[in-house]
Amino acid sequence: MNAGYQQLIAKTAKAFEETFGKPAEHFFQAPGRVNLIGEHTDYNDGFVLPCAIDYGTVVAASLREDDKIILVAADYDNSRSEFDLNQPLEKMAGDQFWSNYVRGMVQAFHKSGYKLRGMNLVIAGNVPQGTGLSSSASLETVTGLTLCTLSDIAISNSELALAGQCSENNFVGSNTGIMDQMISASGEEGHALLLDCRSLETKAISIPAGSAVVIINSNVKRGLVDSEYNTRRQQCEQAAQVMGVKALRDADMALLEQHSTQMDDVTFRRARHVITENDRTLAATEALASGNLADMGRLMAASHISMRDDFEITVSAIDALVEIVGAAISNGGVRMTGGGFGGCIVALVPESDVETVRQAVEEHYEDRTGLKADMYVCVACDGASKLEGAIR
Ligand code: GAF
Repeated sequence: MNAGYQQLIAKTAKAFEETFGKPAEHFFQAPGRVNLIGEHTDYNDGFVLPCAIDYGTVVAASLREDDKIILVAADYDNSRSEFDLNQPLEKMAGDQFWSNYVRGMVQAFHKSGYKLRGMNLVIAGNVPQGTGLSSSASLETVTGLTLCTLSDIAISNSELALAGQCSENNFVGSNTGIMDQMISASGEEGHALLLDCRSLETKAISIPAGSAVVIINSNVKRGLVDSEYNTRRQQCEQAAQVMGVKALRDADMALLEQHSTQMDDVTFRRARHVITENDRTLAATEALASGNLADMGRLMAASHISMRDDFEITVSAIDALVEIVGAAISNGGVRMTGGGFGGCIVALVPESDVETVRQAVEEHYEDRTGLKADMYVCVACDGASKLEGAIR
């Protein structure tokens, strides 16, 4: 178990004992994620290639005798939020907003007809928040797994992920796709996962030996994310409708060209991003599987340009960061990762390039943008699990 998780376990264990006067009986974890390629394709029924990372959320839990759920956020001064499983679920605002991610999971399970049991849950995480690394999906997934496991409900990874998406869409109010929850539930150590967002089939693809997954946080505050995200979704749906297909997954460039006069330039470019990104994601899967970092690099570069010029979800500091890293690496590639408008970039590079990348970012990023970046060298991890044994 990585050192970060050990700290989270210690933190939740301590807060649990302080709050409830006895030790927690169970611990669970779910990771955040980084997407190697396949951006804004998930809600178009397309393909994505993310991996789960060694940053995540941990829950310390015990069953209660009654039907209450008591939530404690160890990261927010042990802020507490509670509700009764037999009462209608209330959406919270202000300093209890965080509890909506868990309340939404409960609502999703109720809709599926599951009978949950009362429990005490203490939560802590180390996924940098608001940076496009899916701290919220990791929270949904870990609490969903905890709620089901302690209620003796056997749940598949895709059912857990769909409940997370339902919580996000219907309770929290972000109209996101399925990628983040699926990878948080079903990541595999040492692998990225090709996910077909229509069938929810997954295929584990080994990260080539000797390569490193490097995440760099631009520290650009992500603004207007929800409204821009929703606009992109609408534009994609509109393009699919014009072409008479169920989703952009079902279109190709020839079909798009045929219909180009029936849509405005912006809608055309949005669709072109998604159609070409699906192709790139499938090609990148081949490249990764055969350990071809050079091809992977070309595909990541093309993905970034497409996000910048066609989907228009990058910002200048992110473009600068991608240029700086791109100029420093000897092989592999780099692109923005996640929903966009700030957040992180991801590089897949030979391990021997990691220090060169660090130096290049230190040397040039602040000069060009006035911002400082944070760098994380990540390990591709397993998805959500119960943490057994040697907890304390
Ligand atoms: C966010 C969403 F939550 C995902 O579903 C996905 O659409 C991603 O943006 C863009 O690829 O992380």
